[in-house]
Amino acid sequence: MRRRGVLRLGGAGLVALAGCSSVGGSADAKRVSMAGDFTYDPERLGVDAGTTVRWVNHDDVGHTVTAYGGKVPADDAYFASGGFESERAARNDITGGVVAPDDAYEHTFATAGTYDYFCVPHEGSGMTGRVVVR
Ligand SMILES: [Cu+2]
Repeated sequence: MRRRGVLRLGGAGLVALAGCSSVGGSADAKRVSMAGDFTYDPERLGVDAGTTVRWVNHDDVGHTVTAYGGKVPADDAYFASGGFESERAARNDITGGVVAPDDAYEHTFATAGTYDYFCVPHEGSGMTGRVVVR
């Protein structure tokens, strides 16, 4: 099995996260885990402007992190794994934005607002999330 232990983001979550810095990425990044059952964990995340969010794929299938284009607060704030510049472009390239198992995607949120996003292959299974930037 290549699946690794899934981070538990409960009351002890901060301790677990602090011990995981060796995985790489920005030291002070907020983490969202893509795990089983087609979910982002946590599904809703609040951060301060300027925070980097790191989505880590702990699942054994690929997922994307794709913003809903009509819902980002500013045109320059669109984000998607694969580096797409629009939701349409991301949807038209089903595999281009996939974050492979054990891989990760990062985005730094510069502008306050509410950002809804989804997984291109699993949107129909309800794989959606939200980042609220203060
Ligand atoms: Cu997915």
